[in-house]
Amino acid sequence: MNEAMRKPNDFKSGVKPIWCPGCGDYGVLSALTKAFARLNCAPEKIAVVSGIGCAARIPAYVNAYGLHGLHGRALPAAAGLKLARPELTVIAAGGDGDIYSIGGNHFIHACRRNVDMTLIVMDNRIYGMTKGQPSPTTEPDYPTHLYPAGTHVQPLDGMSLALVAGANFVARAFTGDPNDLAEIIVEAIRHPGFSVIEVLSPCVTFRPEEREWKHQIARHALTPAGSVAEALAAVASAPELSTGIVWKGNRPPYTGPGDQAGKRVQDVLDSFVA
Ligand SMILES: Cc1ncc(C[n+]2csc(CCOP(=O)(O)OP(=O)(O)O)c2C)c(N)n1
Ligand code: SF4
Ligand SMILES: [Mg+2]
Repeated sequence: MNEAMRKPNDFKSGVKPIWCPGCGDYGVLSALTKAFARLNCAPEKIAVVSGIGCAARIPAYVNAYGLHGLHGRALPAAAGLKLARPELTVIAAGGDGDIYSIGGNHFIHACRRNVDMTLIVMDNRIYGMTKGQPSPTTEPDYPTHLYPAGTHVQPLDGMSLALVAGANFVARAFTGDPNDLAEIIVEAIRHPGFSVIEVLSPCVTFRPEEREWKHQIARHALTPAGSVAEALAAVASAPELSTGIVWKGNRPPYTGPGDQAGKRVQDVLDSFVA
């Protein structure tokens, strides 16, 4: 294929998404394919890795290598892939439950380890696939069938957690602005190290009121801060539905244990055989 000719459609797999009509995840798919086209990536040099959930279906819809793996385990699989095949552009993707709840420990350590890959968290503040249970980002007073009076539990702030744990690029975007989102994905992929993009992505079936987000988004309210402390302050003081890039760090990416560590592992293995 003529590389100059790559278009967003070249990155669609042809598998028809089974998301509900109006689901925010369609906009994320559209932005992701736009971003790949702008970067002019070869599909065979991209891998999209996910866990389980509505959001986590996304690898099936992208023309690239993909892994639709275990609930909560997208990040360790993606990190292993990137360390083994550093020439690939690796995207991990999932929902607020997949990444912040069952995968929460992996999220913290992926930020800390800083492998060069990009995470897209499609945050709809609910478990969509399993029909509407509260997630770590659900508001404390939001009524669900499991908690009719709300959970009364403080929501998890994924952006701040990413900053504190060491992510090298942190942004929030809205699926209803696919051009902005595509631009942020391009920047995140280009930025060395672990990039986190939290995407506000309405679940129109179990959180129909999230359709109103398109009128409530504070577009570009977040801008790159000069330090992690300033970035944390910006996230805390910005309107709740703010979008923009808040942090671009300069930590060197983790590329693996190096030859010496590999040799030590081999020595241990050899000692069992001897
Ligand atoms: C080990 C394990 N525990 C629980 C489940 C059930 N389960 C599937 S998807 C999901 C939550 C999905 O929520 P989220 O990640 O927010 O994705 P969404 O469907 O909202 O896009 C759960 C609890 C599972 N598949 N595997
Ligand atoms: S249940 Fe919600 S998150 Fe899942 S496909 Fe439908 S609208 Fe999207
Ligand atoms: Mg969800």
